[in-house]
Amino acid sequence: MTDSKMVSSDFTADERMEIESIKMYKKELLDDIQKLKIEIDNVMAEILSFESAEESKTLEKNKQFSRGKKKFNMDPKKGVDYLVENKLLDGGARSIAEFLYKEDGLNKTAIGEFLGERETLHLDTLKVFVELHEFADLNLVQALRQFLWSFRLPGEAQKIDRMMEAFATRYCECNTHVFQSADTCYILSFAIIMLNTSLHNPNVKDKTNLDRFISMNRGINNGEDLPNDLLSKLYESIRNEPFKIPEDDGNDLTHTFFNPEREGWLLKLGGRVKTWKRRWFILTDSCLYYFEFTTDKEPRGIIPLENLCVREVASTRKQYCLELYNPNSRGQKIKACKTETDGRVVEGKHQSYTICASSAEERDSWIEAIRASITKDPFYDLVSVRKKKVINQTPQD
Ligand code: 4IP
Repeated sequence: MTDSKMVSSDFTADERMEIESIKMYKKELLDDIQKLKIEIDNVMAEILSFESAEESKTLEKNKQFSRGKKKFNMDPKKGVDYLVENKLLDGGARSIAEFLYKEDGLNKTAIGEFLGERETLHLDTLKVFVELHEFADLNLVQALRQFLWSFRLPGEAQKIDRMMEAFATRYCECNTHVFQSADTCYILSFAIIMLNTSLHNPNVKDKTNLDRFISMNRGINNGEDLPNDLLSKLYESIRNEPFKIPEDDGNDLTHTFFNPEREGWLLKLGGRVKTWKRRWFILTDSCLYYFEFTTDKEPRGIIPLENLCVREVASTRKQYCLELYNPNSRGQKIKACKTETDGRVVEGKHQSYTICASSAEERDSWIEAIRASITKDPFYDLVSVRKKKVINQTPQD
């Protein structure tokens, strides 16, 4: 076919057939293209809807995750249950421990609460959580700084005992040649925490000096002394920089160690004459003071708590009572003093003090505060058991 043949009659029959078949072919091609276009549009629509479904799934998961974190901060167990139910944690100790260790925005008191529980899952989680800390080549103070910053130690002695034991074990795993045993590390860790309180709590007047710190820690390395320069280094580190405590509201272990304090109105039963008197009580420095008015300068009575015990008592006609007594000299007068109405200060006449609070909670918190005040150092027993063990050990044991 040439350009000069523009009219159909100019074409031969063969040529016309060829043109027709080209036209047909072109039409088919256009149809195919159209079909392909529709198919592509359908696939694109599917991809888009899949992507947006995935996006909204991820969005929903993220929402659930932050809801779980909020729940955790309010109630750690419920928070973890929620995250497990929604498949955001697998429920095993490792996944929970990693969540507690790595996740931002978790309340460190809640972490401490979760790790302090006694059930198997919590104990296993504590173990993995501590193992996530890397203490290699850190001195004990550096390691304690890291550890005490990763969660907030709960107030209960038994929980602290478990956590500090896990810490000491991990420290010794990471630093095999520093201490003869994990008990040594545990004892020294407590000594360091107490040193921190002594040096940085303004209420502690009698500050521990280096010599006292060294002598407090004699023989704790399975009967041997730890090197003086190690102890001096740890002492200096604490003196120069106190521990940083998460969510510090002034009520943590390092502050409360020596200073349980409480004040409030209570009823007190008379010693010889059994009359109830409403008195303003102040508990401080292992002494219970009572006043007639909150504004009084002089107390009506002072009860030193040394050698005394406190317990709940249900013997009187009043509810919510507690009793202060000396378990070693029942039937004898408790050492105390009181001011008579004429102003004379005389010896107290009580064989026991019965004191009444206005609710069970109030009574229990007074008992707890008095107990802590009597014990002074609530961890004394925990540490002294280990001390006896390591001091009586020989190095090759
Ligand atoms: C008094 O009863 C008061 O209860 C005293 O309390 C109490 O002293 C006296 O005990 C008791 O006899 P009356 O006021 O009815 O005389 P407070 O000093 O708070 O007013 P205590 O030792 O509890 O302070 P005795 O043991 O001193 O008689």
